Amino acid sequence: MSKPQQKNGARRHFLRTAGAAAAGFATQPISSLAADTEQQAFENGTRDLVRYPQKRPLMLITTRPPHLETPFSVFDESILTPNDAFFVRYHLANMPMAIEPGSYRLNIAGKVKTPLSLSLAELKALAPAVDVVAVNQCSGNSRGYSEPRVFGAQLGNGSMGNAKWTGIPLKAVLEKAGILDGAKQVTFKGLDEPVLPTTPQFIKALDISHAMNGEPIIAWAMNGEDLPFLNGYPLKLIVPGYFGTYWVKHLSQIDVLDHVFDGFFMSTAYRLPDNPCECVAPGTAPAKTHPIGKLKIRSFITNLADKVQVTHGKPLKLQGIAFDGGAGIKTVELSLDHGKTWQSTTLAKDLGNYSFRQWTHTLVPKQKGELQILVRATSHAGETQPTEQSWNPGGYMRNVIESKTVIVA
Ligand SMILES: Nc1nc2c(c(=O)[nH]1)N[C@H]1C(S)=C(S)[C@@H](COP(=O)(O)O)O[C@H]1N2
Ligand SMILES: [Mo]
Repeated sequence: MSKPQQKNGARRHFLRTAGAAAAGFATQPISSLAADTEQQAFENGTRDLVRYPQKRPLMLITTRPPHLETPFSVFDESILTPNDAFFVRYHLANMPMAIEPGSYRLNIAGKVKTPLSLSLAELKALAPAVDVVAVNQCSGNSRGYSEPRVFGAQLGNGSMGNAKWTGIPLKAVLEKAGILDGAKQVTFKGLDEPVLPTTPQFIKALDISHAMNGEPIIAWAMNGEDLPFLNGYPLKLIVPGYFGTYWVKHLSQIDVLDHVFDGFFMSTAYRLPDNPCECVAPGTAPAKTHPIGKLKIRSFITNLADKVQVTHGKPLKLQGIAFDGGAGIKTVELSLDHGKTWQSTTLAKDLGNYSFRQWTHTLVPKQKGELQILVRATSHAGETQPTEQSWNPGGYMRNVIESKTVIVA
């Protein structure tokens, strides 16, 4: 594929490939182009591995709009998820196919003193650039494991990724426009549009206090490079600690409102039961709901496939990741006795409270047969993972204690 040029602003960025897959794209079902598949551990979990522009083969959820999951082994490769392996999620099929950086504008309007229409160069010059390493996780990550199963994309654990985002604080842009008294929320929209007029636009909202707290950033770079087209080129809203649904891609319109936004993707979709567990009895509907917010703490073993054979009496090196909504990971522990006792692992380098935190541990399997290894993280705020997964109709926010089973022989 053609490599996007970073220096020359006049160049158009196209969503295209130069390879065989592109030639076949228009005429064949994309699944017939898949070289390989990956298996999720739930029914109907076979996923074709397909190649989209700027991406290595990823697991196909839907073709149009592109919805691609990261094969889980990628999370063992590096603590920052490579750009070409990062998952992709869109709701609306009328997405941009080419973007001209030279004429791109980010518009800020609504309850502001001075509405703005910023070029990319003007945006970058507004404030010193900042970096944040943060996890982007889809609300429905791991939804395929919901019991009983729920509607929606049947995702495994690969609809998440960790990257270093570079941009400027959203606050700097809002201050430049000047927030008027009475502002309550700020909405964010990208360039993608619905195909049918009856389909709602993808617009997300943050409370004004959140938008102005200095944490959300408007990013143009991911792991030191331009954002991949499918991850929101040229601008993406980064909301550290919050689910990916707020991380609006191809960000082009920001509006300051004096009321609470009630568009579909805030008032109907991406909502949780409004009670302390944010859960209901399986199969029932909640009486009241609220918008999804912060990530829940999770941890994984990344270097073992399930049911692999390991050698009795020989040190077994384990490695994995943990993350939470921003308090930071305090401990990651393992249990070999179904949760009765836990042993600490060693945490690797700290890339900040919003990042994946890698952990390692070596254990020596002492008994032959099946050995189940449970992994559990605890945050600096004391949040930990449940032994049983609660249920909500969206299958959102799964964070049950995960395990891997090895065969000791
Ligand atoms: N413009 C736009 N931004 C969007 C979406 C979308 O459909 N359109 N989907 C959101 C959802 S639900 C998720 S999980 C993340 C996924 O980010 P990624 O595709 O860069 O991995 O994008 C968010 N931003
Ligand atoms: Mo999502």
